[in-house]
Parts: sequence; C-alpha cells; structure tokens
Amino acid sequence: MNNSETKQMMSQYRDAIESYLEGVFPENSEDATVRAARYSLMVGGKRIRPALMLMVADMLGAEREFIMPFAAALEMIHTYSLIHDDLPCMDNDELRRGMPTCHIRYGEATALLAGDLLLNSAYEILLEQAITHGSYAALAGRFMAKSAGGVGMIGGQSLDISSFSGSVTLERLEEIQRKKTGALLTAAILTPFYASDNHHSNKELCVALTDYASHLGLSFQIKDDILDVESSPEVLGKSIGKDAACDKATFVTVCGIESSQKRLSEEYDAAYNALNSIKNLGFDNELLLSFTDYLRGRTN
Ligand code: GRG
Repeated sequence: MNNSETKQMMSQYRDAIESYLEGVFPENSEDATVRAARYSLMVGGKRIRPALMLMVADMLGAEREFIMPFAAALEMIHTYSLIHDDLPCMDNDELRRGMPTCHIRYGEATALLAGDLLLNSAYEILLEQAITHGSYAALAGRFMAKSAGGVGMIGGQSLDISSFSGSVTLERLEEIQRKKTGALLTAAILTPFYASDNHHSNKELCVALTDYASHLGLSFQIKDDILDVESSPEVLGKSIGKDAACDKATFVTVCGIESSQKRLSEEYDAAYNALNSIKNLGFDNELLLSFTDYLRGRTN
C-alpha cells in the first residue's frame, strides 16, 4: 500500500469506529457527566487502538459486528485514562486532542465522573458481549480488563507518578511504558485472537502477535517521547515539553534523543520481523504492515 492508500484505509477504519461510538452516549443529554463523557469521546483522537483491533480481526477473519463492541470499549477505556491523566492532580493539562481538556470544559468533579462513566460503560459492553457470545468473548473481556488494570495501564501509571528521570533505570522505564502504553495496544492486538474460537489452539500465532504488540507498544511510546520534544502543540493537539520540565522519566530524558531514535528504529525493525512471522504462519499481514508504516510516519 502506498502512503495515500494507507491514509485512506485508516480513515475508513476511523469512520466505522466513530459511527459506532456516536451511539454510545446520547447527544444533548441533560446530565453533565454524560455530556462530558461524550465530549471527550467524540472530540477527536487518532482511534489507533480500535483501528488496530479491527485490522487484526480482519486478518483473522472475525466478524466486524462481533469485534466492534470490543474495539469501542477499548477506545472508551483509553479516553477515560486521558481524562484522568489530564486532571490537576495528575498532569494538569489544558489541551487534549486539540481541544480544551474535559476538566477545563466541564470542571474537575464532572471530568472525574465522566472518566468513571466511560470506564463503567466499557465494562457494561464487555459483559454484554460475554452474555451474548459466551466463554471466548468473556476471556477476551477479561484480557482487556487485565490490560487496563493493576498489572497493565493503571499499574504503569502508578509507577510513573512516582518516577523521576534521574532515578529511573532503562529497565524500570521500559516496565513503566510496557504497562502504561503497551498494555492497551497489546489488548488491541490480542483481543480478536482470544475472542474468536477458530485460532485458539494456534500457539505460534499467539507468540507472534504478542511479539508484534510488544515492539509496537515500545516504538509507539518512544515516538511519543520524541514528539514531545520535537513537535508543537498545534500539530500534536496537546501541550509539549512538559516531560522534561516536570523531570518525568521518558526515553528522551533517560537515554537522550539520539539513543531514543536508534532504539525506535530497532523496535520498528523487530515489529516488522514479527509481522513476517505472522505472514509465515499463513496470514495476510498487509493491513498490519501498512498500519506500522502509518505509526512510523505519524506526526501527532
Ligand atoms: C490515569 C489510569 C490512568 C492512566 C493514564 C494513557 C495514560 C495513562 C496517560 C496519558 C499520557 C501519555 C502521554 C501516555 C502515553 C502515550 C499515550 C497513551 C498517548 C495518547 O495516545 P494517542 O496518541 O492519543 O493514541 P489519541 O488522542 O490520538 O487517542
């Protein structure tokens, strides 16, 4: 796929996701918490996690209608984490997805509740899937919950808020990033594998997908850390330079820009290798190759 075909593919996936998300919270609700949750969910975002989940599902031959609720739930969990991360008690950010953060627009208490509402509504969707589709859907939902929880995203955030650049080793930083950022990307990639009954016994596929997820997750975070020093708020849609200013541990503050760039390139190489293994197992890796190219070239 060339560059413009990749962009077109991403925008088709984004449109499909957004048309599902449109129906999650009603427009013009009388309840400010619902309005705030809808605002943050619909205000933009690249929709990387749900798009990735749908691509893996397409590669594995899973039904779109069956996977879409999982993809939406993942984006809702991601959005809740951004709302809470932006609060004054955490990163205290005023700009997200190019717009005022949830607490700037709706106030702190409502933003906190909006995050809670997104998380609870995501679990309602996952439970509904388990009730309707049975044990594989339940397994997939449990995997998503685990990825978002204490050994995944929340665990990573917890380590992150007590880490400062001078006192963090590279190993510790990788642990933080694998949990904080990598866990939800891993959920995007492995949920369709756990949810569909026709590939469960394929251990080699599970290993190759996990390997891809691990390298994609790290490369995503390293790129994020580099963009934080090299980009602008206009392009990124969020504040920049805060990591260094707050003495936060990132790949750039811990290893420096050159080592980060070198590591980024190694992680992409490893991700492409994992995609090759997936191809060797008989799966068409074209979509995921293009997706990886898209992430590699992203500017926001
Ligand atoms: C508060 C429980 C809790 C967790 C917070 C997501 C997170 C953990 C913190 C956000 C801060 C941050 C920079 C995280 C690392 C990378 C990341 C998740 C960036 C945002 O994801 P994108 O680029 O954002 O996919 P969009 O807006 O496009 O969805």
